[in-house]
Amino acid sequence: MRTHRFLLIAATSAVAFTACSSSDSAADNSTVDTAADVSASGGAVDITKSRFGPLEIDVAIGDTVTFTNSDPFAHTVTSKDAAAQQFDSGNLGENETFQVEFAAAGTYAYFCEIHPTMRATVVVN
Ligand SMILES: [Cu+2]
Repeated sequence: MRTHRFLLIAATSAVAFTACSSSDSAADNSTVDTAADVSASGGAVDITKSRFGPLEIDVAIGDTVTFTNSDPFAHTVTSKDAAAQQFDSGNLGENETFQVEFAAAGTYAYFCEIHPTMRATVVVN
């Protein structure tokens, strides 16, 4: 098995998420239209209606990104083969979360193995 450099947290854990309240706040001016900068010692990606949101998230080196599946069916958060750091959540059920700590700068493309058209990117600077 691959080494686990990330944590899988069960849905029942008492992790407090700020409920994506700032979706209309200042967008990151350095990236594409759908990108939002949520970096503050980490970031959060929500999966809703078979979409990763934001499609691109910018975080700092050492930050942890938390992925939450808000759909009532399974998704995965799986790195592309070319990614410098590999990660794979396995099947995430409804309200389950998955965290990846990004140790190096780079652009990390990932997708859902169940729905391969679901794709998004983590940018670490
Ligand atoms: Cu999926």
